[in-house]
Amino acid sequence: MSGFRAGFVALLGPPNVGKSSLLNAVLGHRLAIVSSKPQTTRSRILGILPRDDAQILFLDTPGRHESPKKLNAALNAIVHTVARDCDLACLLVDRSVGWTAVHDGLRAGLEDLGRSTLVVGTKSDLPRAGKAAWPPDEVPPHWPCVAVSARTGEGLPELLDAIAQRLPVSPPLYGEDELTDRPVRWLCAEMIREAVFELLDQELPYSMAVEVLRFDESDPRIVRIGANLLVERDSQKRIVVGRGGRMIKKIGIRARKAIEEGLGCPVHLELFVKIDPGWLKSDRRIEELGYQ
Ligand SMILES: Nc1nc2c(ncn2[C@@H]2O[C@H](COP(=O)(O)OP(=O)(O)OP(=O)(O)O)[C@@H](O)[C@H]2O)c(=O)[nH]1
Ligand SMILES: [Mg+2]
Repeated sequence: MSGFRAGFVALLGPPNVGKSSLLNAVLGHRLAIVSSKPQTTRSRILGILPRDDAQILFLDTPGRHESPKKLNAALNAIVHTVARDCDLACLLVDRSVGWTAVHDGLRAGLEDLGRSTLVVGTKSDLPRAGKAAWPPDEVPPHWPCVAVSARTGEGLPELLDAIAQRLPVSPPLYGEDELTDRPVRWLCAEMIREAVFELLDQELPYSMAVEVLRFDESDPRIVRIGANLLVERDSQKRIVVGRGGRMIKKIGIRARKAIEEGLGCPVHLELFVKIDPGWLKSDRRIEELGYQ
């Protein structure tokens, strides 16, 4: 296997730039949850892409943002660690928005680290993408730029080639059939969180966490999953439960379908809504919930 390459590639950028969508598009399956709201991703997610010439280990990250809240501090710490530890950084720029102040901060950090970086222009399929300058003037001259669309697949083969040739020569770092380092339980919690993002508006998804309490595969015909939806206040609990329990039922149906698709077998999903007033302010809870 002479010349085989393997290494970690960080997907970095502001919230909503399309990091998780790009991860899912290059993997060809849904690993990371996606929503039209910013700040959807809350942890580092490893997605493994095997090729004939390389094993590309993508690290999806939370959108980098500036706000003093504890959860945000934890999310920014993840971004920092991933940028520090990766072999190659992909700095994502939404072509319909262009370069932002968040990119300035990330560029400075990556230059300080001396990190090899590719700039990836996302959402090239949007008509607005043609309006902003591409490549942006702010990109350092030695950073190559590739324009892609996760929606149409445009530019993805070029991006993957550009990534593979920049990885260190190394044997594969993970087993051939491994897709991620995330446990199935966690993936289920994320599917539930995605259903909440899709069904509930405004701020609620941001103050909600999911905790899978039970994951029972002892019955070969059906997987039984029980999970808590943690909210901060009684008023939020009422919204999540909905009138006559209608909202929680909708969330359950949507999440169950997504989990069944992911696991490839029938699922029985039981959801409970629980008030956990301090979770957003407690380092310990944020860590227990897997967001650190
Ligand atoms: N048209 C179009 N929309 C896209 C594309 N990629 C992502 N989007 C949309 O952009 C929004 C944000 O996508 P995400 O993948 O969740 O973005 P993210 O960078 O992971 O966001 P955070 O996790 O919140 O930081 C979603 O509504 C996606 O459907 C694309 O290539 N084309
Ligand atoms: Mg994301």
